[in-house]
Amino acid sequence: MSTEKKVGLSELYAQDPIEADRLVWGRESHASTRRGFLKKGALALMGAVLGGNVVFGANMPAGLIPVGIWDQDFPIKGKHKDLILLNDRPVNAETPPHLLEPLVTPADRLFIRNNGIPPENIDLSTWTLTIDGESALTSKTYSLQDLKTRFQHYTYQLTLECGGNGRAEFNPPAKGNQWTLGAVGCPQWTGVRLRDVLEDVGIKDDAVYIGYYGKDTHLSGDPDKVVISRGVPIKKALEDESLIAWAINGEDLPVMNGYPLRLVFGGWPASTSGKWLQRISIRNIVHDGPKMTGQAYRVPCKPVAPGSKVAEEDMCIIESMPVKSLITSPKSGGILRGKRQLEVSGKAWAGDLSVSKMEVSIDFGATWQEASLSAPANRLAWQPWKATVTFPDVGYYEVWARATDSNGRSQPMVIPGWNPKGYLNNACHRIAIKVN
Ligand SMILES: Nc1nc2c(c(=O)[nH]1)N[C@H]1C(S)=C(S)[C@@H](COP(=O)(O)O)O[C@H]1N2
Ligand SMILES: [Mo]
Repeated sequence: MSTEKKVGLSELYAQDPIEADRLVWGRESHASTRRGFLKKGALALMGAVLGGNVVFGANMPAGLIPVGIWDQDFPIKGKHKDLILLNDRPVNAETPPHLLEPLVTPADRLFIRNNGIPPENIDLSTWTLTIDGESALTSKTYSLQDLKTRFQHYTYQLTLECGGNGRAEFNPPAKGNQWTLGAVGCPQWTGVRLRDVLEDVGIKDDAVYIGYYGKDTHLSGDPDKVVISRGVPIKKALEDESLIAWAINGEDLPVMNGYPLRLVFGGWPASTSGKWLQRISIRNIVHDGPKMTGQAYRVPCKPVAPGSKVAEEDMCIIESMPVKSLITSPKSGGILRGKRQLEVSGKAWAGDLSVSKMEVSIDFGATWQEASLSAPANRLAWQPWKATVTFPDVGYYEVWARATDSNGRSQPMVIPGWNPKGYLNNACHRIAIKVN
């Protein structure tokens, strides 16, 4: 597809599928019947994009995005081709659970959640980070070189999960990217401690929050509009593992994941981990940038009935993410032939806490078997687990996985607390297995 289009395909088709057909392919529609037909040129164009002649193109209903467009090789440079594209403008892509089997998530498998358009033509020699704000003793600007030479380097494995991971399951549905399972990853991040840099500038006693600003641009194209500017309470900002990072697994950050500099707050909604970082404000109030206020990244302070409208003052900012786990091997839908034993493995994490127990069930939660769970590489890293299950007979099974955090809270088996924006779905992951 052309790179100059201003709106993503999914968005375009959601707004007006018939008009989208006309814009994208040049398809003509009969206003009376709303049955479209593809003109020769439109068919040829569609065929070229799909890599083959659309044989029954004449039968194709109007307003349909060819599913083959989503199934093509992932078009983002440097990213695994099996990432699942949810939106192309802005780019949003999730990782299928089986690609998260390695203990340390490879950079090309880390999900992408963009709210705007990433900066282009990044010049490392002129990139700067400014620290300012009401609660900064002074304001200072650092080059990348300053950061790398003046402060000690740290490497931690940190879990990054979008607050909206699992949104697709909420009912009534919540608007936004329909993440299923894979808006999560746990690579190794290298950088400097946010604390060291903030202390170099000087933090006033009245500091309560930090807020970030990135160099991405708003979808509207308005250069003065900030895409997203969130942050964390000063206490979280000053933790050992809170990083200003320039590397994933020892290499430069991928462009889509914030190159050349980003914040990383393991265990908190990933929206706090500002990408393409150019400024941090030390605030004497709870940061109030775009997507910090209103309903964004907030859930009802008290549970509400599904579908409720919730007043802004009854919404609370999401902090530490809830306990959760994934089965990363085998892939759902596997067939076990000629044996009854299966090794299952996965990852578990629990926001600021650690995971203390991991269990699996093959009988829809009637009985649970304890899995072997390893310690995290460091605080705020996910924990690998594995178990061997034995199926009593041939047939269809589901393997369910359930983690319990160090405070004794477990994952729910069904979708938890409905909330207007569809955050924090930590229901148990299930996979299907057929035993032949
Ligand atoms: N500057 C900037 N930072 C950002 C975002 C963004 O759109 N712009 N998206 C946030 C959200 S909502 C998430 S979930 C994470 C995603 O990080 P990733 O794309 O590296 O996986 O980045 C966060 N930081
Ligand atoms: Mo997010």
